[in-house]
Parts: sequence; C-alpha cells; structure tokens
Amino acid sequence: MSTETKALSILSVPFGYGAGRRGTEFGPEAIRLAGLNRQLKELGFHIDKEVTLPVPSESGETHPNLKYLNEIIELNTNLAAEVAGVVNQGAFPLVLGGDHSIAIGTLGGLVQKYKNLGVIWFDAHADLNTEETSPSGNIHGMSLGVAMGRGPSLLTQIKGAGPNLKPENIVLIGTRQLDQGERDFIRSSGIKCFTMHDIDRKGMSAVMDEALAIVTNGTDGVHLSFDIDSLDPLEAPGTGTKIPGGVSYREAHFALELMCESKKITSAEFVEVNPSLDSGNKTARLAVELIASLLGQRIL
Ligand code: Z70
Ligand code: MN
Ligand code: MN
Ligand code: MN
Repeated sequence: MSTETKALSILSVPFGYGAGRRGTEFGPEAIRLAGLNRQLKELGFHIDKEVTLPVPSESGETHPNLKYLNEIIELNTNLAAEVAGVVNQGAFPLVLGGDHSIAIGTLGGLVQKYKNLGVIWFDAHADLNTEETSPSGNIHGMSLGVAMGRGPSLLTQIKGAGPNLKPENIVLIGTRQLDQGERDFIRSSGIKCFTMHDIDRKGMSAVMDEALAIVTNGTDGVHLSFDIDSLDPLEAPGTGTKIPGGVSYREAHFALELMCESKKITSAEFVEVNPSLDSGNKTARLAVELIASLLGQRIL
C-alpha cells in the first residue's frame, strides 16, 4: 500500500456458510488473538475503524447447489456497503474472513470506487465455479466468478458485481486445484493463471513481476485476495481444503514484500483461516505475519 496513507480500517467477517466445513467464522477472532493490532501499531498504522459484520441468522431455505444462498446475499450486501464507505473515506480496507465467499462483498464495495480494479487472487483454487460447474455447491468456490458477473443473478446483482472487474486485470497465483468448468473459463476469458508449475519454473520473483505488471496496467486500484490455503498445508494446517504442494513460507512472505514494495496495493483480504482445524493457532499467527509483510514489515 502507499505509505502516505497510514489510515487503515479493519473489517472482521466472522462468516463461514460459504465453506464446506464449519470453523472459518472463528477466523477473525483467532487473527486478533495472534496479535494483529499490536503488529499494525508497530508498523505505524492508525487503526481508523474496526467493524465486525453481523452474521445473518440461518434462513432454513435451501437452494440446489448454492448452499446458504440467502445468508451469503445478506452478508455480502452489508459488506459491500462497509467496504465502499471505507474506501470513499480514503482508508485502506483490511478484510478478515471468514470463508472466501466474502470476496463477493469486498469486491462489490471496491468497484463502487475503482472503475478498473486489478485483482491478485492468491489461492490454491480459482473460485470460478458456477451453480452448474460446482462439485460441492459451496459458494466460496464461486466468489471470483460472481464478482465478475458470472453466476446466478441473485448473487451477481449484489451492488457492484459485474462489468468493473475485467478478466485482463485479474491474476491467479498458487493455483493447483481446478474443476473442469473453471479450466474452461480461465482459457476462454484469458485470466492469467500462475499455477504452482509456473512458480516452480520461473520463481516467485519473476511471477510477481509479471503479475504486478498485469494488474497495474490500465487499472485505478489493486486488491489482494489472499486465501491462506495457497500456502502449503505444512505451513497452514488450519484451513478447510488442504491441497499439498503449495506456496512455501518464504515464497509467500517474499510475494507480499514485493507487493508492498510496488506501492500499488489499495486493499486486502485474508480468508479461510479455520481455527478449529489448526494446531496452536499456527495458521492465524502466520496470517498476522503475512499481513505484516504486505504492510511494510522488514528484517532490516
Ligand atoms: C472446489 C469447489 C474451495 C476454497 C475450497 C473447492 C473450492 N473448487 N475454495 N476451498 N477456499 O467446491 O468449488
Ligand atoms: Mn479461495
Ligand atoms: Mn482456496
Ligand atoms: Mn489492464
């Protein structure tokens, strides 16, 4: 982020209905217990505002292959309004999940200000399924697609979703598990996807150079959506969908340091920390360290 603006707003989203397993709703509290605020103060940030989004009560209504649709619409409608408020006041929004379905609201709020938003989607997955292609019906596997206007209108009509997010301004990094419908959409839309194979071949340094060039080309802001399952499960055991062969501890920190150095990141969210699957709050502590790297923590 640009170091001129040291004002930061924390939006906690204790919401887990988008995931297949319960527990990500405890993510924001675990990240707080791991010392986030102390870390941010050490880095010189003024915490402008701290909001915890209210969790909608269960509607009991079910939708085939769109699990907890009503709850997800309500939560993300509120989150989009909060995020829009924060960016319009000129503060940096730091959104803490929660499962990755909350990106629908975060992005919906951001595109109310940024008409050409760049997005870095750091994730083992692409989250580009639709109701038709999803193997699970879990909406956290659809959120990037919804934010691009792909998917059921009940979700895409949430304020902001749709045309402001352009495939040429989106990069996926750390990808290693795709469903067939997602593969087809990545190919046809032209979204740039840096898989684990690309990271191994080129190195994280070259991948981040390319990724940052793409998301800053013709854009007016850059959002980082960081799914903790992008890391190798050995580093991040506290998450619901552990896919082996992930980004290493050092690669993740390095990538975030490079994003910080670029001074181009204008918002961030960290999602899918699941304390009920963690050991000793290791994954939440990792999230705090990674946030610190993004926001300016350096060794020397
Ligand atoms: C799969 C699906 C997913 C996170 C799992 C998995 C999606 N593609 N995303 N864990 N964070 O069910 O759509
Ligand atoms: Mn995800
Ligand atoms: Mn994921
Ligand atoms: Mn562009």
